[in-house]
Amino acid sequence: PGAPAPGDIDADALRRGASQVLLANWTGASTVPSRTLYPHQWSWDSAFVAVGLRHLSAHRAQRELESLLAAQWADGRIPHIVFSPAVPEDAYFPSPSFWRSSQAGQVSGAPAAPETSGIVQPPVHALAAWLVHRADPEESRRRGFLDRVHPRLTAWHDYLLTRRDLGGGGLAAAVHPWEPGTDNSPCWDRALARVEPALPGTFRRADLDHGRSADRPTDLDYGRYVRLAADYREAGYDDRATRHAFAVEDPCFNALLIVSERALAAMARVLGRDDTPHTARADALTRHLVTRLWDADAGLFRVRDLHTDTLVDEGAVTGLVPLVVPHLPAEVVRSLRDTLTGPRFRAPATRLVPSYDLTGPAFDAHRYWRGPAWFNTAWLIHRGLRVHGLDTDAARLRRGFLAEAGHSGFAEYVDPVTGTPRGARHFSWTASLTLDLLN
Ligand code: 9YW
Repeated sequence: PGAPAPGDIDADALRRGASQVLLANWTGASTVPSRTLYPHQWSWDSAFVAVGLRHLSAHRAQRELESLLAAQWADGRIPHIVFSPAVPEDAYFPSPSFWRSSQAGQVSGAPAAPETSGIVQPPVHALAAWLVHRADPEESRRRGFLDRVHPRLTAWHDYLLTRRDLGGGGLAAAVHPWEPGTDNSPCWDRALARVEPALPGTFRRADLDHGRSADRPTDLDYGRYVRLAADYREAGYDDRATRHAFAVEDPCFNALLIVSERALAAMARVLGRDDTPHTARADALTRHLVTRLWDADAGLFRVRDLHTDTLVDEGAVTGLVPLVVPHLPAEVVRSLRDTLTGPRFRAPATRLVPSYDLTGPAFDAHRYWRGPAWFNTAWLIHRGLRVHGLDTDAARLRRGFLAEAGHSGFAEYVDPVTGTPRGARHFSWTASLTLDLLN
């Protein structure tokens, strides 16, 4: 942001289009990712939405985050979906009757209402809340926004750093492929192969009513997603009681925890509170991220599979997102930049970043997180390039982002090589982050 839009991009038209998407997807207290495919509130989507919405209405952006936090569990977790009671049960699978969160209250402190899922998504919320505050500090003070969200966001990070430190190395683990937000990434293939899939016919995939099956995860993937979620539910969503068949440390997830911890430190300073616990946590997390997940030979961060305690030999966008973390060792930044601009992740025509290594064995230009380029990860990498002063690379990525978001009708994701739109259109975070890059 801060730079004018590239000459060949009609910034006014793009701004209008993006604003229309956000207005159309606003439900009164929050924003749905997509009216068709995802008709409820999603956790990290709401954070990305708030980042763009703040340019239209700081008040509304605050409400977006507040409505999500209102569904927080007593153990601190922020659920990955907050269900709208107004939407029919069969519009999305797995629905509230699958998750049964309101019945899990005794163990994990899920609220009696609203109904939610029981798993989580990447903790980008505190970063979003800080950016929302900065967009209009007056309005934020008037409503006591930081006062209310800071303790809740701190409890959220506490949950991740205690109950979810399953590897004992100071990072947060994800226990379901939906948690890192990259459902069918090849990074999960090996760990998922150990999971016995739920029987076909025991569930109905509502996603296929709206998405082309070649662009979506497979039925076998879904069978395993269902099994893992059902096992967690049966254990009352209690991380101490569940034998997690899937447990991984994801680079993007933990990188967002670090930048969000720094955002909590910034909030604490504004509130006149002690910021040192947050800064100390962010520093420790940064060290653990590099020690546990950096692969110097590969030039990117890897996923750690906690069942084998080894790094997964796949290159994916999650391994590049940690560029968003400040105070990384200089050689890590240099190497990440080389990887981003090298043959594995440089998509020349679109200038976007594919979700998986273009030269990797599992690359698939259409199938969700196995190759397509996504706009939230591009926004994070753009931010990282700026953080480390790599402004020319940032400008190139920004240009690709704005061009492809516009051409694709704010698609959920695009073919990284050709820019062909895939998945849902009028997708909220694509529109929202477009607005952010235009401001
Ligand atoms: C699901 C809503 C979510 C995103 C995830 C994306 C997908 C599938 O859609 O998840 O059913 O939850 O992978 O990142 O938050 O947009």
